[in-house]
Amino acid sequence: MSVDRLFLGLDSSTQGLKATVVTENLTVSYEATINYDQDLPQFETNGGVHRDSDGQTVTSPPLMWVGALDLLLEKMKDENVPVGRIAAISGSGQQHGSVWLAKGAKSRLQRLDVQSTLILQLDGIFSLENSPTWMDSSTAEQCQDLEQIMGGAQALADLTGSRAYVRFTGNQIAKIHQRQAEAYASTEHISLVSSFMASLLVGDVAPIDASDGSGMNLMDIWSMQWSGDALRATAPALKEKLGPVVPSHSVVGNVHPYYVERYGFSPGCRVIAFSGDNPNSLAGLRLQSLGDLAISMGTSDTIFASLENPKPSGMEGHIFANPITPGAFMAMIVRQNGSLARERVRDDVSGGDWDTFDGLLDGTPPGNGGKIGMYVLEPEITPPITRTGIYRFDAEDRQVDSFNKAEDVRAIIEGQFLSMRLHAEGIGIKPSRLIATGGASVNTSILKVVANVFGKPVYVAERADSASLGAAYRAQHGLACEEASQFISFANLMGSAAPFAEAAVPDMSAHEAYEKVKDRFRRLEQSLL
Ligand code: 5FX
Repeated sequence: MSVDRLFLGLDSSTQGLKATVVTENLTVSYEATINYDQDLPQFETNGGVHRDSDGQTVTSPPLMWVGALDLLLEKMKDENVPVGRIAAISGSGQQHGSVWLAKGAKSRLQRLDVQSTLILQLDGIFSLENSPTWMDSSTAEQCQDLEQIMGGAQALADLTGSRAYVRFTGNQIAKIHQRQAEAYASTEHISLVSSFMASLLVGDVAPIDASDGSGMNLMDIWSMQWSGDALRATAPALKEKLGPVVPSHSVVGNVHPYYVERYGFSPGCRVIAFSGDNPNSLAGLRLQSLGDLAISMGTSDTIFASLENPKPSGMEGHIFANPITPGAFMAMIVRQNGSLARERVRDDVSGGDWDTFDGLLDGTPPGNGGKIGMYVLEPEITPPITRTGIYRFDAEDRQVDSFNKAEDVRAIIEGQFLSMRLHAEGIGIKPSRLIATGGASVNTSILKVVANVFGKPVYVAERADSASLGAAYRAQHGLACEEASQFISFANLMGSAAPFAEAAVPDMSAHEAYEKVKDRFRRLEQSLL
């Protein structure tokens, strides 16, 4: 391979479109971001979305995503990015969102006119001007119906990797079919956000990849093909509207001549299937070894891992097709009460000062003298606790009204990560090391507790943009597989990436304290469901 080749990763996220360019030896050479609210103000979004007054319907205009690609490519041109050296492009999209293409859209994509912007020439190709997004929670009824038809939550999870979730695309499709029958009938194709962005680049309808396709409640995760039963339970003639599912490392085409003539891309530049943001983050964090577990500590805490023998749960978590290893899986758990809950306790005990919070945490013993706390400030996803509140238990399991400051600090951190560990084990995740990312990953006092709870070392990923970086890595990977005419292990290509820095090692005597308390914790948590 030539050392001059570049790989582009795009991330069409909720709030903006990001580009990351990496060199052949995985160094980041360029980054840029378009922010929807600021750079495309004509769409009047807030945080990239429109919220309906019903408090449940949350959409985004897909034409805005098109406009963002125009702006990003213009910016790259203005900043003299050598796009002619980009050998392959892949991308990431917010998961579960769908783009509804009206009849005739495919031929409009095929006939892109180099004289015009994408936003001008693709206005009107949508059968829905507003796309459902992952933040939409308006499909409780459709979820109930789907679980009932498919034989219950566990049966649906056993087949599709997840019980029915309101944000999952299939349930959104069912709602649109029921409430907007005309729009459904006039739809030629339904894309995910990820496959739609790939469609813009190839100038045709690009297929959905198996990993993002797993977030729809429609795909059989074992065969990685649509489940006929799930499709029939969702809406009529759906298979034709979705097209095929492809492995995530597939080449889906070359960039359309539009990009060659207008921006100077190479006509041979390959486009690799786009995937969801979490699958791309898994690639960006290089979770190629089956024991690697990522903990992303943000507004909510998300964990994900590669695994071979998943145990889909009818209660919690998701199993997706693995985006970098065909035949393997990716498990993901979202805990709603992450940073915001930690910050609330920090504010209560220290008026907002992390140093004081960390001092209190460091000064209390692992296991907290038997005191356990669960800080459910917003309804929790994992496990599903709908009654919000702070639940504190003393060493005899009696619920108490308060702890002292230091006990509160230790209780929230131990409770969050013990819960995460137990639920991760519940769907088959057995980590051998943890990779922390997101805001709280700079806090060594917290990372020490994480290492002790899991009994495994914690490493930190220095970059926060793991989705677009992962897309750039996947671009390189997809092309390497094509050039070798066989699947190449992702890990083989990642050899030159800088290793993650070790941030905390477990103290095994502290870990013992959590081994002793874990069954008690599980029982108390269950009592809140
Ligand atoms: C995952 O299931 C989610 O709903 C979110 O993380 C979205 O992918 C965010 F874009």
